Amino acid sequence: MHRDLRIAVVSLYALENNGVRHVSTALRQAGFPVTEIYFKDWVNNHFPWPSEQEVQALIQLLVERRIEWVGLSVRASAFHRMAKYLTERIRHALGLPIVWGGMHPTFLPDKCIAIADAIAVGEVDDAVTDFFVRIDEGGDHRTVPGFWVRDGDTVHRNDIAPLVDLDAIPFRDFHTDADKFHIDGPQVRQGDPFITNPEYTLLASRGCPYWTCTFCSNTLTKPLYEGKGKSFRLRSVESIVQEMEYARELCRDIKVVRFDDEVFPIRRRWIEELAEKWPARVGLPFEVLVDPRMVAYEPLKLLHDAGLRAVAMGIQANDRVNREFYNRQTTNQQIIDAQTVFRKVGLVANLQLIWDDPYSTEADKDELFRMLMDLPRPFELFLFGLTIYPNTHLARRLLREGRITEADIEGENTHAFEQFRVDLAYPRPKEDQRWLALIVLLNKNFLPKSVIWKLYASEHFKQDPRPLTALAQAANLGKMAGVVAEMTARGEMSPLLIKRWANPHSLVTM
Ligand code: B12
Repeated sequence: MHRDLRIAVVSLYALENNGVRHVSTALRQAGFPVTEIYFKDWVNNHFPWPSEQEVQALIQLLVERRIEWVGLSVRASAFHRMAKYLTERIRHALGLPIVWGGMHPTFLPDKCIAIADAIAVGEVDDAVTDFFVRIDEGGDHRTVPGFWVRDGDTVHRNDIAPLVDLDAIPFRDFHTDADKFHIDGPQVRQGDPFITNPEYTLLASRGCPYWTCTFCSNTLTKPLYEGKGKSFRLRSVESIVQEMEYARELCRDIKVVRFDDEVFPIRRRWIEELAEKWPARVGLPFEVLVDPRMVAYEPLKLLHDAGLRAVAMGIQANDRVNREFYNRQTTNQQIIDAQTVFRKVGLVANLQLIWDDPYSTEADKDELFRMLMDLPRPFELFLFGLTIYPNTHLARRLLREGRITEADIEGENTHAFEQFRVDLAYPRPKEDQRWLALIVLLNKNFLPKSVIWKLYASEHFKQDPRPLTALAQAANLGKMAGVVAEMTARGEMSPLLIKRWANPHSLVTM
């Protein structure tokens, strides 16, 4: 069925944006002419404000495509000001109605509906079609579940839409190249900007089986669906394999697949089925993210034999801080045991830490350092700066305790744009500079642990950590060069990846 309403769906600084891709695909299936616009892309720790030329290019494209409704995806709160600015520019230039969707309006609906004409709250893979069909047919779109609609001074706050069946929604489409555009700098390129990427990303689930970590979006989305079904849902293996078969026909350069689930589902029968079907019908190496509480030898061995080559795992902090501040019931011992399993299976472990929290004392950092020193090498370390998302348990607690003000919370703040990944050159107290330098050095296999212990014990570096930081920066650069060489050899390096990593203002640690 063909429908007339011409809709644009715009992604901010993310070429992979699952939300935009699912919403666009659903609307196309319902017969709408949809233009998908990828407005700029992310670079580690660098999200520059759009230039006037880029804003004009966006407005021009909306005119050329004769757009009648604009959907803007605001997935992270740090985009709040930018999304507001673009909304006002589009409205002023073209007078078009604009609907926001994504995690940010889900986190902060009241703040967002004051700016946009409508917002989507929660998952709307199905509901987005209901919303636009109402508009297309001249019905009342103000009452569609999943949406809030502003009508002058009145806001229509509808109930959340039902959770979707992950096996029933269509795969993100890759065969509609002519309707996709990428705006970056002076160029507007037609075609899907992600289709040539060597890394393909997908989700095997939505929601999180743990969901209680105080910094995470799941502490907000889970209660939204209370009494409305299970928010943690798993796709069938068959659906995943079929998606890969479809995607490989069109995304011809895929060399590796990354599952972006909050935590990869470790369920015995499901894993057995994946281990059987993946090698036979997909046959690509893949990577997943796991939680220390679920790491066990057998399932990981099965997955490894099927092509799993690396796992990411959040350590976050030491026992006490994890328990008392992040509400994560994990222990140092579980982390050491997990790393032992990864090594036994033969997996590369990408371990993740959160730095810059206001609770860790010197004693906590010392304990964390010692635990990391106890971890059997090799492993990779990824350091993130703590970002405080609005309305999370973490934000509320820190506000209550007077440790932060509203200005420190994402939306007002843009921490995710500046120090999402830790950069050693970022101004920090000297104690933290020392800890970070030591942590960056401790997983570098070419440095014996005895050397790290000497650096740790040095009184000199406690007084002045700058030479230690310089050493860590040099080791980090060496490491990066090695990673680039390895990825190039595997055919996984691409201009897109280089652009995302090469931020001359901020060298992230690895
Ligand atoms: C995977 C992931 C990524 C991947 C993206 C993979 C991809 N292919 O899209 C990568 C690594 C690139 C990434 C990057 C970032 N991420 Co991220 N990411 C996630 C994660 C885990 C899942 C997102 C996802 O794909 N969900 C599935 C899709 C289908 O759901 P969705 O995006 O919410 O879309 C649905 C609805 O929101 C709505 N919708 C979405 N867009 C639109 C648009 C319109 C018009 C409409 C009507 C509806 C609509 O409909 C969709 C279908 O139901 C979420 C956590 C979570 N559970 O959401 C964090 C999350 C979204 N990320 C977050 C952050 C902070 C970031 C970064 C800023 C970090 C950084 N500095 O690099 C960047 C931002 C990149 C960008 N420019 O947007 C935070 C945002 C929190 C906040 N309030 O700010 C989250 C919530 C994680 C958290 N800490 O809790 N991320």
